[in-house]
Amino acid sequence: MKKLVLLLIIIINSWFLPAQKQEIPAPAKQQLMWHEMEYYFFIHFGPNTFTDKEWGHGDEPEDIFNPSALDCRQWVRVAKAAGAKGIIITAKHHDGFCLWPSNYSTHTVRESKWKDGKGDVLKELSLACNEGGLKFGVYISPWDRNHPDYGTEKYNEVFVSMMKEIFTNYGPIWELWWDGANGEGPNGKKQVYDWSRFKETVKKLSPNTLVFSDVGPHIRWVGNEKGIAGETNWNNLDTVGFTPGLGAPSTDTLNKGNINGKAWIPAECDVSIRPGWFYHVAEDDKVKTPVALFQLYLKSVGRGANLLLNVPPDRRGLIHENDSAALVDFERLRSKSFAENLARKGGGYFIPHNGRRSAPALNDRKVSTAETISIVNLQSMGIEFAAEKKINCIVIREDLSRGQACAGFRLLLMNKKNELVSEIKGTTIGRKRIITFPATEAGMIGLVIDSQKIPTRIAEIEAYLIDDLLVEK
Ligand code: FUL
Repeated sequence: MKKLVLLLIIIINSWFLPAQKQEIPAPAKQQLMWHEMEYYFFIHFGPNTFTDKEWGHGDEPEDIFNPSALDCRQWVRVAKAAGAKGIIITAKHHDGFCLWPSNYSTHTVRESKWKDGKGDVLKELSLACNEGGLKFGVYISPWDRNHPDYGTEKYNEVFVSMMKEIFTNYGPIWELWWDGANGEGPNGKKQVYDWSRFKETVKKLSPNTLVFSDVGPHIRWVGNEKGIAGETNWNNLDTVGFTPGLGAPSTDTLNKGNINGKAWIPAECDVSIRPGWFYHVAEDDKVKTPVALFQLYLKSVGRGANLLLNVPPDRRGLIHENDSAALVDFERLRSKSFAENLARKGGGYFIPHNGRRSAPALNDRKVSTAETISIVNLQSMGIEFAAEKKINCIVIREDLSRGQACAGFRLLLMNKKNELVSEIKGTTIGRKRIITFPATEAGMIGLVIDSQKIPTRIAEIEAYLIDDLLVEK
């Protein structure tokens, strides 16, 4: 009886919400695939690794770059053991040093002692990623403290030519990273970047490459370097009148997105496993713990963003033992936590509006449209367990192929007597929303959509009991 009352409450609460039929921004095919990448490595490596700096001045002698045992296959092995699906490397940081023998610079691996000037880090990493089945991405800093042309129109040409080299010799490039930092060059001048020309170059030469900058065009910065997305996180952003760097929207806007933003530009959370972006021996004991990494995962991927986790190789050119140990344990925590979806076992689903009591599409681990449920007019659904289960984590996924719909939801947890024991409120769901709470004996979980832009398409609802230590803090 009580269960019926609860159902009626859900129904009455949601019956009168208008189901608006309107077009909203939707992701491009490449972006939908990007969302599924979830988490991947960032590699900061270059002269700073050897000078103990974070921002080199661009006047470092090339010979300083001399890794003793560089092995990109080791990076790939660690990334895979850590569950990461790709690697993005700083091919050129602000000091201008190119990790490939660019014809448009004299400050490159070619001028260094490493492998007698015959080495090419981009070549080695692109091959290793390819071999290991990881996506390969490249960061090139527009800000260049070495290049003599920096601060003149000629430099825009140089930057375009460098991108051409990268696409031609090391492609396919999955993601290209444009850092927004923009300071003076060696001549004291600042550069006026030709962003539209840069964008056109990528579109023409490598149309499948996804471009990251503060404001996209395909992926946006999350507004902080702590790896934390907004609890409200829209994949939409308004970019008219904004540029990367100083011309970007406020960090708060980047963190949350714009509810009615015209473009699909999801957030990527960049954060380092150590305090710095580059390797420093003094930080060997400051590597984030597996639990801290799990918390970051909850606050990035668990809020619908992607996680770009920086793991800087040391002076040997290897990922340090402390980092790899933490990463392997992090992956262990992740796979253990999400190994057993309690909603799959012995549970029955209900969708009150059509009386169906089974909806396998909600826990088949597929996000494809055919498997999703469109909640029209009645914005509620849920899981009824055959027997009561102790849970402290619920994962909800929204099918984003037609856009991001849900703006407000409630999770209702009922005990075995079907009394409401707790109500958890949230705003956006997005690609994945991971909600943790104190362990609760639940007989039924209800999901009510209170506010939405178009009918929400819930692809999955999963329930877990994770280690208490891991619940979001
Ligand atoms: C910033 C840079 O200034 C840092 O050195 C680092 O590369 C970070 C990912 O982006 O803008």
